[in-house]
Amino acid sequence: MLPVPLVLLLAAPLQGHARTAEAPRVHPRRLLVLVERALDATPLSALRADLGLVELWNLPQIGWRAVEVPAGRLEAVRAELARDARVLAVERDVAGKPAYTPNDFYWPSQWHSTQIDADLAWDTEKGEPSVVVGIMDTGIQLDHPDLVANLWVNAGEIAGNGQDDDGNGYIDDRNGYDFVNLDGNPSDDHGHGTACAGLVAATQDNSIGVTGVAPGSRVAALKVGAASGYFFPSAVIPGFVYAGDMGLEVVSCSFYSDFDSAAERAAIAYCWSQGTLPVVAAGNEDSVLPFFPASYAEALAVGATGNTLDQRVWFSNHGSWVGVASPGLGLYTTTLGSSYTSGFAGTSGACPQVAGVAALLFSAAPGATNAAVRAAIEDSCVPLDEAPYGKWVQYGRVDADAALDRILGFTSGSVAARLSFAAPCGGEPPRAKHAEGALGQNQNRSLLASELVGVGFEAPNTIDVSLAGAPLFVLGRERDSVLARLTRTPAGLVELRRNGALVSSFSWEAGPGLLYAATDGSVADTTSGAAASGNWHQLYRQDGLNFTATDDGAGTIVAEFAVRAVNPPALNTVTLEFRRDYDGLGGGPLETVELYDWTTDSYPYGSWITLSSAAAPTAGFSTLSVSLPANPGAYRDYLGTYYLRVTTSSAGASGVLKADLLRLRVL
Ligand SMILES: [Ca+2]
Ligand SMILES: [Ca+2]
Ligand SMILES: [Ca+2]
Ligand SMILES: [Ca+2]
Repeated sequence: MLPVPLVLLLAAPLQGHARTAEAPRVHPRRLLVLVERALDATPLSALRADLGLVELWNLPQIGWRAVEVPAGRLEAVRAELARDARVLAVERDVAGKPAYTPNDFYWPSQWHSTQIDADLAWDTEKGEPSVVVGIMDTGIQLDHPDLVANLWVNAGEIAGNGQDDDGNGYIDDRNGYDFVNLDGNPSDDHGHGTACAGLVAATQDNSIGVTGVAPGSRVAALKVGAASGYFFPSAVIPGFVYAGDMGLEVVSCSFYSDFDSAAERAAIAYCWSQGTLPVVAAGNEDSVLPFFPASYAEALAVGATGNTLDQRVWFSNHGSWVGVASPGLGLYTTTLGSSYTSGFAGTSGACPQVAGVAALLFSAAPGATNAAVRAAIEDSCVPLDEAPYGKWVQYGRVDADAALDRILGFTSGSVAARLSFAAPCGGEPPRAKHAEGALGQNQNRSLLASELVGVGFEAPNTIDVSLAGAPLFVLGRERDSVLARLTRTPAGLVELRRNGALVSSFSWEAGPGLLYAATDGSVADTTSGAAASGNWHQLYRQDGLNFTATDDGAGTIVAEFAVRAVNPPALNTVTLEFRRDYDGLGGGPLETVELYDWTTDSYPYGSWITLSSAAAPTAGFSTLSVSLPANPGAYRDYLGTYYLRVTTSSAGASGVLKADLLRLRVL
């Protein structure tokens, strides 16, 4: 998306932003102590040599001193001093807040920075110069007056001498590299990258322009997007590898595609393995269908909130694959021509702000891993739970200040546990194919597991999963998923408990085969007034609990569904089961059910193939059962996601789709 000139102020900024409550900032190692005045000349470290204190200062003018206590001993030392008759008073060292206000010209208008509490975070951390965010974009205007001071400098490289001075394989990569044109000049020939860079690290307190979220950190120009605005994997892939090899803490990736590239996937996995945190825009298609690279496992996918409400902005992609959100409309940032805009928008704008938050965390907690920084950002989000999308983003809108508190240990604990979906959510293993005998005992059948995806499952919480009252062995778990082994599969209730408390349950239905329900559902274009309600919990079984989708005001209902984590031991035939009814249809309604074929190379990279096209049922609920084409594995991405779309024409002005069940049966 091209930056909009500054004169085009898109909308009034968000008014009356309510700050989230802050945790008290108690210094973990310091106490203030008042001792009997007769002892003014004696250091407390000597008075109480048993406590291992270091006296930082002693002001006889007032009688107070500051001491540093051994790590982890704050409360113990405080109690000990309070018991000492010579000690008259002991105080914790609780930080005040200067309510930091930068002097940058457009600061008073930068509503999006206060929305994510960046200004509160700056009281603690503005970013270290040693922490670098790679802007994987169309380049950066390298001499932009509000960016030039914060450009990363590759100290081992001499610019413009035609030599690879640091021997990293790239000639003259002084401020980054141009992976499109393969040279050492990553100047921005488009504009998008300069806008993204400013949101991360525009210079603060230089009186001009704007301020970035991490104005003390540096941005590296990794030009992977062409002047045309296209981001080809041939440029993106070496960019990811370079970021990992050069030890960059964060990469900010404001681009998306529905093309799942195995090569790009390998590159982002390598980048993560080197300690870099990839922050990636979720995309602007108003869709629940996963996009790449945002939905690769290593990426922190960022959706966008609006500028008048702290809610999803209409174009933001959404669903259980989107991790966090940040403002994505009416953003103030730098642009080409040493200029500024008030109208940068998109998940493109949301992403670099989260990358900036990540830079603040890496700065405040040296040595923190990418996983720890990601977890701190996620777990400190302000939850966003909006009808009709429900949890359109797994964790919520980022809060820079709360994230800093989290990484610094001022706050801890787990977020409220929630189950987003389970896969499979019913059925039975293919016993006949994998019985004892040819394959031997304990073959594939014993490897079968149900993946329960949600939030709040991390240690030290205890997690228990049971089926029909019998515990299932937990094969493994991450903070956002649990693998429960399936050794017996009667029908019954599956229950997920955290620390003994029930998180969620669902009914396991008998086979044949394994059942995978739609994990995300939505209408395709919410700007037209169409709306959806419900999620996998309405769709996993026939129970009269319905997912609904309304028409777009012009008589057409378009509903999209994703079925995720379809990774059974065997995948021979896949059948779609779709039980639904309609209200308010006009005459002759046609219902078309399509499957996304992302393997074709037509733009935009994939195409929809028709599974079924027939008169829509109007006489009550009925079930469509249709097989996916031969070789059904070719229609899912590497994460096991199938994409489905239901389009019902002649729906009338008030048509409503009521879907009781939408699932895949895998044999
Ligand atoms: Ca070099
Ligand atoms: Ca050189
Ligand atoms: Ca500035
Ligand atoms: Ca149902």
